[in-house]
Amino acid sequence: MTEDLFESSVESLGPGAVWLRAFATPHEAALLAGVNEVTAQAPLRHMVTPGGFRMSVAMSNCGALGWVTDRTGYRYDTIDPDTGRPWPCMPAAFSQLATEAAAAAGFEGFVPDACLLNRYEAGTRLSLHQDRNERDMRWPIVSVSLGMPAVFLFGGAKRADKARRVPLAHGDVVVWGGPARLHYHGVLPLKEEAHPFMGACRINLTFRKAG
Ligand code: MD3
Ligand code: FE
Repeated sequence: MTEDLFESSVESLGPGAVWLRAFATPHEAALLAGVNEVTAQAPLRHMVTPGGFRMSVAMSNCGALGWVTDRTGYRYDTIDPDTGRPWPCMPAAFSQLATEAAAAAGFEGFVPDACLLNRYEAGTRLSLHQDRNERDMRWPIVSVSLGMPAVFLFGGAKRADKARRVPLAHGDVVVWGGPARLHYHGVLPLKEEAHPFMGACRINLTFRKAG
């Protein structure tokens, strides 16, 4: 990074949710290299929900544990079911950023053991859900957005609670902990707004302490 004009700022999205705008931008090259390294070993794939629907988001994982869904349910697994091998190691640039972002949001000592990679293209969406397959809900989830912007839906503790729309841009990091940890959330279908660095795709990394 030389003299790029990026403005970083910290904003609360409510109790437990901290939006660190452009926090990851200085690390974009290392993050993209990590994404390419991981997906070369554990290719992105469209998983199937327990109800039999193909997810519109393409996913992969790195770290000791990876999140998977199939007809039998959701779970964390040490083995990639598509390759039969352990998930790729978490790149150092990934885990360092997650630990730093968590600390900036007040969660010291966060060491993720799972990183879910989500790839979106124009039209890809993620319906409202909770993340509750992790063992210890006292740890936050750290999310990193790269590439095309997305409208993120941040709901409440109940599915029917009104959701706030949060425009997440390239480089944005959000830390979701405390009372926000089990809130419903999702992503509206993406518009085609190609990003100069990433092209017509959005990558979201979510860092978790799953085991
Ligand atoms: C709020 N990913 O992978 S990141 C997911 O943009 C997921 O790909 C979305 O939801 C994406 O599970 C959203 C933001 C996010 C992640 C986890 C949360 C928000 C959260 C957990 C609790 C509350
Ligand atoms: Fe989620």
